[in-house]
Amino acid sequence: MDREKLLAAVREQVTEHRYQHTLGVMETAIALARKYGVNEKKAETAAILHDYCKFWPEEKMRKIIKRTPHIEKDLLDYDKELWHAPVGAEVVKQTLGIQDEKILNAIRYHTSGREKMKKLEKVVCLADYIEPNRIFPGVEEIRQLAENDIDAALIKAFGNTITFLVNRGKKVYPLTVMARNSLLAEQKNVQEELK
Ligand code: DGI
Ligand code: FE
Ligand code: FE
Repeated sequence: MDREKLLAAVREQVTEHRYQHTLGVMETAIALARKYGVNEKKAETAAILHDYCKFWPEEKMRKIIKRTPHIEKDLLDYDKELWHAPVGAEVVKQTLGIQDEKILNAIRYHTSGREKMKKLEKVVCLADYIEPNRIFPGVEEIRQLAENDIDAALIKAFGNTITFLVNRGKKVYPLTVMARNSLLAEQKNVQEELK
């Protein structure tokens, strides 16, 4: 599907504010894809669709999580903010016919992250964090890191999210901790290869 059709589909699902966020993620994801050698068209599609289910009612999302075999059921024990990502991947597959597993995984893991993230997943996850409309504390530092080290930027982003959750006495979804640990291990390997 072309960009305009996908954007029109998203526009029906989300608020105007969220739609503007989506446009920001799209532009940022394309720029990051170009910089880091990732398929720009796939980055564009995943970015446009990443928050497709952001405003779906809790009950509707819960049903989809329960009836979709490959969605981890433990997600239901964690913050509802995490649900729209795997649910969104499932819904765009079923309703918009998006079949590319790389694109679907970039949507699926855009909030939580996961161990051994693929480049496309990193691009969409980071674009979501640093798109121009984002204003939260620490975002400028992550934008700087994103200029030449996507892993360092993501480590900082996940670190900030984990700290934010811990400071509010909230649970952290294990995939987020695993994503950060895995990126730290990748960084260490790169440093050792350079020795
Ligand atoms: O959908 P967006 O608002 O664009 O951004 P997102 O999909 O990254 O959602 C982030 C929200 O999810 C953020 O407010 C923190 C919340 N959240 C709750 N538990 C977790 C979590 N985020 C991560 N990465 N890990 C968690 O365990
Ligand atoms: Fe999201
Ligand atoms: Fe988003």
